[in-house]
Amino acid sequence: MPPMSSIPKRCVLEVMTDLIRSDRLRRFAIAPILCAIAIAAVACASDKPAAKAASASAPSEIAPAAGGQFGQWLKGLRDDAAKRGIKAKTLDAALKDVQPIERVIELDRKQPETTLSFTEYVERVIPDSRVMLARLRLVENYGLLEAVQKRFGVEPEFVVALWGIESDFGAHMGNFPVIHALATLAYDGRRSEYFRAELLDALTILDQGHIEPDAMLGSWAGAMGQAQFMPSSFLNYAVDHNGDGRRDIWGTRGDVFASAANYLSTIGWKHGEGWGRRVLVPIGFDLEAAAAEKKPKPVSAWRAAGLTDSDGSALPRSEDRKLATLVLPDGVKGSAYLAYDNFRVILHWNRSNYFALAVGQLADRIRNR
Ligand SMILES: [Ca+2]
Repeated sequence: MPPMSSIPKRCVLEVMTDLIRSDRLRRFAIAPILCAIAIAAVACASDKPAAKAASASAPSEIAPAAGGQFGQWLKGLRDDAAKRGIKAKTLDAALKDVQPIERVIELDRKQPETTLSFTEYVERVIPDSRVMLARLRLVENYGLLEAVQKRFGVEPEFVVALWGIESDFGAHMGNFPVIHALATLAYDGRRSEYFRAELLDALTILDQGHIEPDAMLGSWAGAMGQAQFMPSSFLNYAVDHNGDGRRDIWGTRGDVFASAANYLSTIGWKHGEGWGRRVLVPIGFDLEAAAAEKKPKPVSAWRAAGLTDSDGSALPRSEDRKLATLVLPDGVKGSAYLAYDNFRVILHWNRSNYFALAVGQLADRIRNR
């Protein structure tokens, strides 16, 4: 594997975003980043970024014809979509060239061979360069982020942190045509039911006129736009912040920020409560037993048990009433964190402790905390 520095960052981030998204779908905890880097290295060494390799218009990248079977399956899907009230005109435009994409199947089949430690993950997902860019993006968009904060009660640094980790601030949304990618996965059979439902939701989004089929781009697994929402999340949480009648999470920053904030707010975000903090534990403390205890305890109880802030100072009394669980991303030998309610809200977005801790840490670093 080539050293990290020799791999174009853009490609690594593109694939990492896809894999992080796949974690959400598979409901497991650790992003297979080494695998991602290997994929990125192969994709980029040939100057053919993984996400771009799947252009549905490039015949060489299309899977061998699925023959009449795919056509028949597509007809059944079209009938279902029509029963949902999706207009024939929308279906004609969205489904006219649809074919299975071989690259999507390859990416779906990839099993991680190894995983990164949390420390390694953080070095890759929130390098100093991303923190710097996040601060710049926050300043550039402050008016908009403040308006979104007023509307949804989510602080700008958390919206920017999610935006940065999900799509590198909109620079890498994935270049797969979402309808084609979802049709591939829905037809494939491994997780058909889930992806068929997402595909029908994606067709509903097109039918509502939020985006044109050609511009509906996303990851290989169908996560769309700058917020990397699956179509079902789009229908539940996407917001038309600028009032032009379209919920545009691809190209309108206000819509992107408001959609992310609306997601967190709907799940139960608590303004001003933070996400948690890194802690030190006293010698002899039974970390394993404490982490296994799933019921949150007040911060005051953790202080009484001897935990301190990461610099050794006492845990702040202002946080005494917050309920916290102990999170050990690298097990008992790694760093320890107290996670508050908002941490669990981020986990709803992506069920990965690595992801949620990275979002929290990036938000803290944006604010110099
Ligand atoms: Ca809009």
